Amino acid sequence: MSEAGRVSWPPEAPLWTFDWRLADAPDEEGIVVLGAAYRGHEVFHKASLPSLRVQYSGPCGPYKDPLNYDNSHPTSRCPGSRVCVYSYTAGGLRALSVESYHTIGAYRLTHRWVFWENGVVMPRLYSAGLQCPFDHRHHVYWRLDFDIDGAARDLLLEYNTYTPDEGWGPGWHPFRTETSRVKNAGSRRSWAVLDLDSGRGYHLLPGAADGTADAFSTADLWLLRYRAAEDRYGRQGSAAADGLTAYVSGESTDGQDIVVWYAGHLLHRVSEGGDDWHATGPDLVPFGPWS
Ligand SMILES: [Cu+2]
Repeated sequence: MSEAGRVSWPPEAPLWTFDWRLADAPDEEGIVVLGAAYRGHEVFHKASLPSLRVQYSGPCGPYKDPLNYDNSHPTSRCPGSRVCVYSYTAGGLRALSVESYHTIGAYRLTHRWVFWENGVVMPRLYSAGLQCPFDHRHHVYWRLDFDIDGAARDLLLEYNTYTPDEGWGPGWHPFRTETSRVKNAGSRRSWAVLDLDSGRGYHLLPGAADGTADAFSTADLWLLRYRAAEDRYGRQGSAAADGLTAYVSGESTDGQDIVVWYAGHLLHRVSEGGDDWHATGPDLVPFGPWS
């Protein structure tokens, strides 16, 4: 069993249009967003959460947790479905949330995509429950297959306070071949995907609770050339390894069809107990002439 649907929101004057799907095993990539467009301009070919790994500082795991239809459950907000699509208003802005609630062992997990009327997208994973009484980190990998104004002509740039103006504005440096990167809060490091023809793009801003790569989960961002075979529908890597390093093979990403993977590393201290919800996820913020 699976669930799928189409969003055209707000219905009276759509700002966001996309298809979504929550597939059953063996897929394990959470709710997938397909063909998303904002104000009529394509943003994502596909956005998904293909890997969720947990590492303990004690004798448990590591685990790779599948997010799929099979372990999802209806909630009181949407008792008749596994994927809940609803709109709300916060801070004077309207938002559309597409979310699913999962249980895996003692874990409770909510996977949520929030689409704001101003174009901001917030991928989020919320986690509660204690599977094993040791401090641990949930490593959450989003695959963001950007196709801004179509698949071609996209470029990834990285911001650091120390980078001089190279022609992209102070702080911005383009990456023209595949690479992986680690966060650096000291230089306010963030990233952007730019369509070279339209000037439209998205900033990728690490979330405050997203943590930084470690010896177990070794990067925070991967820049890859799009290859269909590198989309494993969630059967990506293993409990022990994310499997992404093999994709970084020196291919050009200069004005190409690119895919960005982003990892959040959510620390869960056993002293906090299992009842609190913890959240991780970046903010994706549009720039350029969208309207
Ligand atoms: Cu936890």
